[in-house]
Amino acid sequence: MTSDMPFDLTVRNGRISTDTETFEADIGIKDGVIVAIEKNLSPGREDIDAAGRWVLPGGIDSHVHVEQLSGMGVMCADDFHSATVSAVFGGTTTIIPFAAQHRGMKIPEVIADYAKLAREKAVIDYGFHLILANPDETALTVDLPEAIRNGITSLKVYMTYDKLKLDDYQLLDVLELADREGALVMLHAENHDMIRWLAQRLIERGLKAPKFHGVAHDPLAETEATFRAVSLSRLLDVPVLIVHVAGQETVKVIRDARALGAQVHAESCPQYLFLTADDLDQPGLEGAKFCCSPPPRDGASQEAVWEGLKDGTLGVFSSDHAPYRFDKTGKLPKGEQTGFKDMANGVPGIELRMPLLFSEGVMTGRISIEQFVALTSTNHARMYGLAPKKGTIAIGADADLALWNPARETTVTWSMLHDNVGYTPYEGRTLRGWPEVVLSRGRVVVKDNTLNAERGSGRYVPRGKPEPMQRKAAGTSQGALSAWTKGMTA
Ligand code: DUC
Ligand code: ZN
Ligand code: ZN
Repeated sequence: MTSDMPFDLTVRNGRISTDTETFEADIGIKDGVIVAIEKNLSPGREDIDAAGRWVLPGGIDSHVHVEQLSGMGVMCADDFHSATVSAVFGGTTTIIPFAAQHRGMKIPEVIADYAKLAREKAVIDYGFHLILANPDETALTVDLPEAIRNGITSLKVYMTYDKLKLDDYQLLDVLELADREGALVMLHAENHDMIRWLAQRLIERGLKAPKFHGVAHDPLAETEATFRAVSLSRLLDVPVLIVHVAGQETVKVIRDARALGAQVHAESCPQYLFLTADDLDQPGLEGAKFCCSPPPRDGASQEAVWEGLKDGTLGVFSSDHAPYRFDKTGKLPKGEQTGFKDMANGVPGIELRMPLLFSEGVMTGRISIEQFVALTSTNHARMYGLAPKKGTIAIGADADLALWNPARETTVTWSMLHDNVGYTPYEGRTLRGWPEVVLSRGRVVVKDNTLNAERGSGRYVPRGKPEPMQRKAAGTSQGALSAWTKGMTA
């Protein structure tokens, strides 16, 4: 690339960070792709001065629920337009929501339905994970291999919820399939019967306020299920990713497993850094705004999650945006009579995920800017088969960029956000640093607090093989599955 070649756009004078380094340079963009990174580039057709700004890869939020029916049959408040608009105002340029199978639904139809919704409305790029509720013969031998070939290279499965839960035998079937086809299995790890048993006892005693959600979802339910998920993964030597890690013991289980060489990856989310069980304990039903599963814990768990993010135990930081309104359509289906078992599980966070971590992680010195990039973007790209086009600033990568102003202070209030939820769990917090300009494939999508993107201008990104599965394919297997397979073929 010579510096006199014309660019559609340049981003000049910024301080650029990737997951490994920080340097000052200009970025030249053509046809939506980064084509030059050097000082003193010749002007483009349009130029953005990024002096005093951090120029970072656009965020990838690999855990969001959009226009999705929950396991309890509740529809999300955000569609693919509001969710992607909200995402991009918060510095995120790619999302991976779920195409959710419920029992009785055919996988190809589920995928086609979500694909249509997103195609018509998304303003930034997106892929899909599949939520798998019925791993029957057709799913395992026909539908999933086809979905994986079409770029849906990750599956979420649940160890709890009556309508979604798989038993251990089924989980092993799914791990075997994922290993064969090169997909990553994401696990919602909570012990179903512990939660069910505790919830039943609480309700029998008339204890149904939101705070009892946190009591029913005891930390041990998460820890036990995570240990079991790790054991299933180790048994077959197949990578897994534990989503939404909340508790300190769970972090320890994952760290110990990784130290033993287990291929266990994990995610955490803003609600486990910035909320606690105390937030659920409020007058009336207000605490419902903070109910998610697993629920936020205590200060010690917050510390453990910070440590896990810093030492790599928790490799991806996602929002788990699960948008439900504080009314009959979401959190309060029975109005004032709603108990914790009736309400939709989840909190919004798609827009504030990155500003919260930037402010409380980078600006306080808890994590480096490179760790921030890794946790919010690069690691997601690698984990879910989007690298090297997404998640970094490099020649040949998509020009998905966010220009952060570290000097800007913002006091959060829901009315400044772009989702349809009607509240934010982070109301009133003052954050330092904000992504003021956001580019998606070279388009200036956010500038001057204004959106400039057509509905449907986001693109579906078929994903390649997740890095854990690439490493697995290249390595030597040690679990029972490979030993058995070797025995059969020797
Ligand atoms: N699991 C999620 O991933 N999100 C919201 C609720 C849940 O149980
Ligand atoms: Zn979950
Ligand atoms: Zn979720």
